[in-house]
Amino acid sequence: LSLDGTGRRFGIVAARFHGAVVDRLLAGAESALLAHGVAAADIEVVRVPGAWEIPAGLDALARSGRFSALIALGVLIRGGTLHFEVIANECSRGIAEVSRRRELPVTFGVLTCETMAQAVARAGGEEGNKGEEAALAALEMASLLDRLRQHRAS
Ligand code: RBF
Repeated sequence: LSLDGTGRRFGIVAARFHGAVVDRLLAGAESALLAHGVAAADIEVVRVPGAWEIPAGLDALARSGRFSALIALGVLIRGGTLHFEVIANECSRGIAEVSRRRELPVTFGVLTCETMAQAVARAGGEEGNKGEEAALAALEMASLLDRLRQHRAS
């Protein structure tokens, strides 16, 4: 298992909704990338309004062809209505679709929580930082795919 990000480019799409918590996910993701050799100039962060818009942001980055992997960051808190399910389902489905269609690893750092306290706990609190975990998964998938491509070529 290699997490070496040296020379690789990563794109991050981060929602502005519940922005204070998303910013903690983003800080966790960026520091994980930097800690594994990714240059700051090789991390591109794109902001979108909310989780609903994350797939469109990812698709725009993916189409550029410049990235080894992409990372999706957002926070959904269940309210009293069906919006939560609708947005969460469409967001996750859209993220998977971009990954398949563009043949690019896209890792999932979107919190879907009942309460704000649960979200804060998973954004650098007692349950870790899911943004950092998504970045580590992106690093792993980027080197895995590189390695498998080299095997095929040789
Ligand atoms: N976006 C989020 O990222 N997290 C949320 O918890 C969230 N809750 C929403 C609740 C309602 C009732 C609505 C209408 C939107 C919500 N959004 C949320 C925003 C959504 O992802 C999108 O940005 C907007 O609907 C504009 O397309």
